[in-house]
Amino acid sequence: MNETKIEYKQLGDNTIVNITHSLFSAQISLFGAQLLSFTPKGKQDILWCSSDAILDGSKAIRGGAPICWPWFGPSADGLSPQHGYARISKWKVVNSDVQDDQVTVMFAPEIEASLNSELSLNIEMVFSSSATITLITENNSATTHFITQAIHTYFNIQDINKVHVPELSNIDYIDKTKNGVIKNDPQLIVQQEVDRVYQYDKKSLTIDAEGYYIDIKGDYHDSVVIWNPWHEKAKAMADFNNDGYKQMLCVEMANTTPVKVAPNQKIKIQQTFK
Ligand code: TA6
Repeated sequence: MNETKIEYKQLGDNTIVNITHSLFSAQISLFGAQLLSFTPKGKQDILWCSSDAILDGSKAIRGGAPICWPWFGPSADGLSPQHGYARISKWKVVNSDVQDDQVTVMFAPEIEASLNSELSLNIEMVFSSSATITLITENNSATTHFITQAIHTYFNIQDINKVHVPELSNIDYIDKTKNGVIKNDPQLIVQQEVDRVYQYDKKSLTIDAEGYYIDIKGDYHDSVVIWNPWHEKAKAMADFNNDGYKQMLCVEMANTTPVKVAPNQKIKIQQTFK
């Protein structure tokens, strides 16, 4: 008999949705509609969250799976927030469906049209032994829009020195630590700051940490972003615990090339992990 519990916990000004199910437990912050923790039964938490993360709603939460929308990276005008405003907005649960084998939760902005008056974003999360996050953008206007976006997931790994991502071997990437030069490595290993946009639109990836594996699947993305700030940059971030860079790797399904969203069109991006 499945005893699923969906509970709301208050953390300062922030509300956390806690889900416990026979197959998993999950925690989602309504600030950012951000999955912070996902633990399949019998496994460790798949997501990393900084122990210094700021959880009071004053800043994007450092960890879990922040949503970058409707742009990824710095804003075009240089004045609006980095990675858009979905991750710094309040969200609400608009629907949930509990089954023996999965739980589905739909999120919408707490104030409709607060993110953008012409585009809407809804976020679906489906949890079972895996977690799937889908961003659904709809153009409600008569104007064509272009967006970039990402599911900026921080994965929890034991030891960054043991990690590689075999599918990204010999794939061209933009090296953001070297002014965007295009490179290609026989193996992705992380021994310094890594901030790369891989030209990878295939569906499957694996974080291989010598015996510990995280399976990642993506859909509708044009690239995969890999990020680890390494020690100096981690230290410079007040919300990134100093040694945290040893236990995390961001593997992000992204549209880094602007995607067209025509009037009345819906587009998606998706990431699944287990
Ligand atoms: O996805 C990688 C990245 O865009 C990096 O350039 C890096 O600075 C990071 O995201 C974190 O950004 P944030 O705004 O959360 O500090």
